[in-house]
Amino acid sequence: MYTQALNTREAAAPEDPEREARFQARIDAEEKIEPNDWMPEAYRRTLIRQIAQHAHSEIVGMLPEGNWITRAPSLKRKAALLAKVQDEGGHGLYLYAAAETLGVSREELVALLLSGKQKYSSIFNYPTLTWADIGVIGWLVDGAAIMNQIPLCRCSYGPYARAMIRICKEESFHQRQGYEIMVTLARGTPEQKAMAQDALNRWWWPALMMFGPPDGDSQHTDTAMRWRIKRFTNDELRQKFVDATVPQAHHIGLTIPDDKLTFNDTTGHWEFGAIDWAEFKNVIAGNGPCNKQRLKQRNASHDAGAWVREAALAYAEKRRRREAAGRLVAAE
Ligand code: BYC
Repeated sequence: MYTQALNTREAAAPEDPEREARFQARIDAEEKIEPNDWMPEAYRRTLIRQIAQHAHSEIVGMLPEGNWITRAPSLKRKAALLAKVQDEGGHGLYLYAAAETLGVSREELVALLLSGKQKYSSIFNYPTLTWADIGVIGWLVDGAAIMNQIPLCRCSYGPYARAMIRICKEESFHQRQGYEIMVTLARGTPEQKAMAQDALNRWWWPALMMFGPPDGDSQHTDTAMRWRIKRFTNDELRQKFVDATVPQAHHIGLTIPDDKLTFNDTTGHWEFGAIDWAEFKNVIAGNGPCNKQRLKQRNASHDAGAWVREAALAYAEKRRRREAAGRLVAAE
């Protein structure tokens, strides 16, 4: 989709205050920045970091859910989960393709994920212990992802913004299927309702951490907002998510595991308790419950899939040669 030749000489140009001012003026005028446009090196690096982490999150996110494909409770649930996990793989592809327009290759980025040098979302370092976890992932994790990603459809970088439009449509479907699993469990037997509550208890706080550190500790927010990569701060999006999700929990008779949760009539927002940021730091430092398992599994899948990549390349080369030979015959 984004295979046009890239103007890498321009992209790597030394910083230039005049050009930077023109660049910022374009951003302020809501123009999209495209791959061959001049951009400050720091803008390019910020985008590569964020888009790569996002792409890695999509493909690592396939692991905790893939864990339940063989154990989904019905054929309908299995088909929906299979389709969802496949969608996440597709999101990874669009995002790696968007990152490639900035002058890095997918192979380089995947190598950074596999070696543990580049991050993926903290949320995927938690285990999926019961079927209700699949419901909660759709409801809360995809719900948080949508809250964060809808504004990214208006991101200043064209290829990222366009990739996000389709991703958000699919994530909305994922969120609905997750909530529907939760509705079914919450209206089921007492054991099923207890399973739904237990999953909510375990995933609520990690879901709030997905939005990143509090604004005061966020290194990248200020510049990302100035460049209109981000449109809202981490805390603003976290609050929007809490406000949207608490009534959904109440609607199905589940309790948010936060005894400080109160509705503020004056502000119209749900106020919530303190997030355990030490846990968040520990998880992103590689010490969460499943970090090692996820990287080990991703590396094993990558190695096991080497023959598929080699076969695809060999086939592409064969086609290229056949087409070149065909063109020669046609020219004679
Ligand atoms: N996990 O300055 P900050 C999904 C890092 S959903 C790990 O605020 P920024 C999916 C951050 O990278 C998940 N690391 O950063 C859903 C930075 O470290 P570095 C993926 C995190 O970039 C369902 C440091 O903390 N979504 O894919 O301004 C099924 C300081 O943070 C996290 C996206 O990636 C975290 N939760 O804001 C399947 C959305 N939070 O890089 C898949 C796009 C922060 O300096 N990304 N860090 O070493 C974003 O919107 C932003 O990058 C973030 C962070 C809001 C996540």
